[in-house]
Amino acid sequence: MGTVSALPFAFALDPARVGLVVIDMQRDFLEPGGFGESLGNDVHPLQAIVPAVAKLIAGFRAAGRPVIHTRECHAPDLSDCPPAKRLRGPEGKRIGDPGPMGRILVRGEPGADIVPDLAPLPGELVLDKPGKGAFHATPLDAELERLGLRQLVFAGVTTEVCVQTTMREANDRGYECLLAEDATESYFPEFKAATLAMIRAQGAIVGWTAETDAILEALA
Ligand code: C5J
Repeated sequence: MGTVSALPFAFALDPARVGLVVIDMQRDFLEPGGFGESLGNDVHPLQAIVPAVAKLIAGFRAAGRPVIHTRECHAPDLSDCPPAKRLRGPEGKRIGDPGPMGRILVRGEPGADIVPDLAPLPGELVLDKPGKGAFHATPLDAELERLGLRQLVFAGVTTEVCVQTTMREANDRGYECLLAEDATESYFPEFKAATLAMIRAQGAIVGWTAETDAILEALA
């Protein structure tokens, strides 16, 4: 066991049962012209966490632990995108509409790709998800079971949407969840701060938070 200096209290990390889940580090969220910007957001704060996420990924790979990547995206016929989701945002810039990186948030389009600096290695699990949470309509739970994981470290974007939703889903399924504070970001700094506080409130009601370096120290 390694001990991670975390909040609200130390996290006992089991190097044999822990995996890393990197949420939606896609061009559509991080680059101009994608889904994130189409909703009126400044994407630059999200780009700033790429080095921390890369460091976390490198640490897990070096320790021989699984790295799982997710991508929020939809089938080209949008059959997995309910109108309640499709009809958000300005007309002409919605999911499935053409943009500078191809059709917005559609599987196989350049915008749905993970940013090159964080590209998955062959053999790493890459899950396409139609929802905000990574368990909905995906084989994630079965894959975690297959890999023998009981603890999940989370990184990625955005903190209060896909990351938090997935952490809550994982927590409900009995996984111990630890969010890397400097390897996650929101378009809204106040939402990130609130999410970190919510997660660790009430004695780690959803999980723990810690800095990347503290997590990697315990993993090593
Ligand atoms: C959003 C995500 N924010 N990956 N998706 O729509 O958090």
